[in-house]
Amino acid sequence: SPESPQRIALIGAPIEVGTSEPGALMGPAALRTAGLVRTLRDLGHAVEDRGDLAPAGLHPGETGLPAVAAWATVLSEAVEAALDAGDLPVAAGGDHSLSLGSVDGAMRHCARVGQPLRVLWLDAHADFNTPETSPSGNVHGMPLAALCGEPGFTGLFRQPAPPPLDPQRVHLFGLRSVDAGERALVRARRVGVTDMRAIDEFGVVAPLRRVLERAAAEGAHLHVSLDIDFLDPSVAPAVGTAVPGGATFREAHLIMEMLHDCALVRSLDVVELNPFLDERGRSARVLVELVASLFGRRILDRSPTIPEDLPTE
Ligand code: B3U
Ligand code: MN
Ligand code: MN
Repeated sequence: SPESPQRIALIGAPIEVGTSEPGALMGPAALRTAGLVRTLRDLGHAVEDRGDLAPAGLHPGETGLPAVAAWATVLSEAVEAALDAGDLPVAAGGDHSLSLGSVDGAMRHCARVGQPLRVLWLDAHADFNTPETSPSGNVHGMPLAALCGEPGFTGLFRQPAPPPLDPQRVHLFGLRSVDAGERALVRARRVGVTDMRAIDEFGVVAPLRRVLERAAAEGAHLHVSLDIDFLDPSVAPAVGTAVPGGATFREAHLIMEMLHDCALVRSLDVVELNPFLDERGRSARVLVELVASLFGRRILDRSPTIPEDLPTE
């Protein structure tokens, strides 16, 4: 059993209006089939599966900004309510446009209780396009720009809206694919970045430790947004936009273990799983394993140590 059992609210968001590759709406079902709820319960947590959200009055197949806004609204309300009730919301997607709602809900909760918010974005992409810079027009490549108050997103968030997210309180981790226009924005707004080059040079521990130390120093609410394409596609093939050179299984687990140990994570997104592209449920299972590590699964019931009886040369 974990040191600190949590009350976890699983919020399914079968949303794919943000992407042009169909299949992500099956993500929540695949995560449940892979045992997400049972796995978290086995770790000692109280898990309430709230089922899948469905925006009222939204016709299936409806696209564009009205559909994105409808999803953002229901997700924001669900995440804010869960946090207000003391639960830890896990939003299971669904494409990454769902974070428009989950982060917006976390922002509203944090503003109310006066807690600083930090966002860790585990992703191959920056997701910092605007309608102006986006080469694809897909909203799943834009949520951070919208949350950080870039122009071109009017009508997306429920009103009155909190002040936009401070881009310097966002940290992109695992970045390896950025479009020209968003590259300029990421730099100009001084978004925190640990790209794959940095991970190759320094590993995941040192850069992540720095992010977590900053969050710990201010007692932050840490929102983690886990895009499956953070992982290398050989580890998790169920992605619409596969980018080679991603995190290994071991790097990802170590990150999850560090996130558990820091005890700062108060909300989580698991996004972009496309079960239609999976290989016999492999990617869904990998995601469930990673979430388990984030929620306290460990190899032994103690912190790793260097054995004292290691043979010396
Ligand atoms: N940056 C590209 C590709 C992309 C972003 N997020 C995903 N793909 N999953 C875009 O379309 O904005
Ligand atoms: Mn993403
Ligand atoms: Mn991505």
